[in-house]
Amino acid sequence: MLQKKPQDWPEPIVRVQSLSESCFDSIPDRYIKPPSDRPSSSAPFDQSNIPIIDLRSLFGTDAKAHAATLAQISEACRDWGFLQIVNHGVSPELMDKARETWREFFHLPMENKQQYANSPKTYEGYGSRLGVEKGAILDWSDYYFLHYLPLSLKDYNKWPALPPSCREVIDEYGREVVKLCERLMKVLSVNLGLEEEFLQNAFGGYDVGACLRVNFYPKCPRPELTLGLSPHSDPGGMTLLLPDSEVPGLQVRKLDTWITVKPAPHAFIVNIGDQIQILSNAKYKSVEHRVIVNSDKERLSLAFFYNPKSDIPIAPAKELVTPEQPALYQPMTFDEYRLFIRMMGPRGKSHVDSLKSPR
Ligand SMILES: O=C(O)CCC(=O)C(=O)O
Repeated sequence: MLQKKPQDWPEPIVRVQSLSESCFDSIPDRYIKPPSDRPSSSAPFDQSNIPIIDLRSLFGTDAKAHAATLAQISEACRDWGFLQIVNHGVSPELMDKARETWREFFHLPMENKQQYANSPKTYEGYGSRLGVEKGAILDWSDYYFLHYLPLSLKDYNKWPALPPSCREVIDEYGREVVKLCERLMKVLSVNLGLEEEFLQNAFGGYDVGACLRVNFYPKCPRPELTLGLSPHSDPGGMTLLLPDSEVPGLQVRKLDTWITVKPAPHAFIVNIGDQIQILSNAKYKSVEHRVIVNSDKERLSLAFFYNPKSDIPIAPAKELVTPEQPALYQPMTFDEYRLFIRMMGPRGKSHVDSLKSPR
C-alpha cells in the first residue's frame, strides 16, 4: 500500500469553469473518456429511482410508524446502498441558502477563488482534480473541499471569505447535517441488530470527521464524451448529498445499469460509504455512482461526508462475524485508507475490494 503523502499536482491545474467558457464545440483530450466509460446516450428513458423515505415518524411518538420507517431504511440500505430522505428535520430554507451561497462563490471572479487553490497534501480549498497520477484522464468539474470536524481541523481561514455570508451558512448547515447524521447512525446500528450507539462508538465517538465537498459542474459542449465525476464509492462512513434542485446528473449503479436519480424536493440523498461496508461486514454495501454533465445547464451539489475518527482501526463488528460469515476485511484506519485513495483518484469499488481478507 502507498504511504507517501503527495506534495503537489503532477501538472498545472486548469479550471474546468474556464474551459467551459472558452470551448464551444469540443473539449480537450484530457477530458475524453475511453468509449466504454462514456455515458451511454442510447440508454432508454428510465422511470426508476432510488427509494424516497419520509423520516417524519422518527421525530414522533407513534411506535408502529417508527418501526415501519426503520424497516424501509433497512431495505433501502440492503438493496440499494442509496436512499432519499424527506422531512428529515433540516430546514428547506437553510438547504436553499447553502446551495445559493456556493453558487455565488463559483461565480466570483477567478482571482477570488484562486487564493484558495488546493494541493493534494490535504485537498482543502478550491480544486479541479482528484488523484495525482500524471497524464490521468480528468473529470469535468471543479470543487471546494473543507473540514467541518474534528474541531482540530476546522479552520475558518480555509473556508471562503466571500460571499460574505459563506462561513456563517456553512457553519449552520454543518451543525444541522451533523445532527441528522448522528440520528441516522443510530437507525443504521439498530437496523444492523447492534446497540443504538454502536456505529457512533466505532467511529470514535462524537468528534468524528466531517467534511464538505461542493461540486461545480460547468456546462460542457460534448457531454457524451466525458463525465462530471468518474464512478466511485465514497471512502468514508456515510454521505448526505444535497443535489442541484433543477439539474439531474447523479447516476447510481444497479447491477449493470446506471439509474439517473430524480431528486425529490428538499430531499437529501444518503449513501453508505466504504467504512460502513467494512463495519457491517458487507451487510450494507457502498455503491458506485458517477455524475453526467450537460451542454445547457451548469450543476452544483454539496456532498457532506460523515467519517470515522481518522486514526482508529475500522474492522467488521464482532457481532456480525460468524462461522458462516467470517470477517471480510482486515482492520485499517481511515487515514491510511484515504491516503491510498487520494493518490489514485476515483476507481469504482477497487479500493474497498482491495481490503478483502486473504482467504
Ligand atoms: O454531484 C453529485 O450528484 C454527486 C457527487 C459525489 O458523488 C461526490 O462528491 O462524491
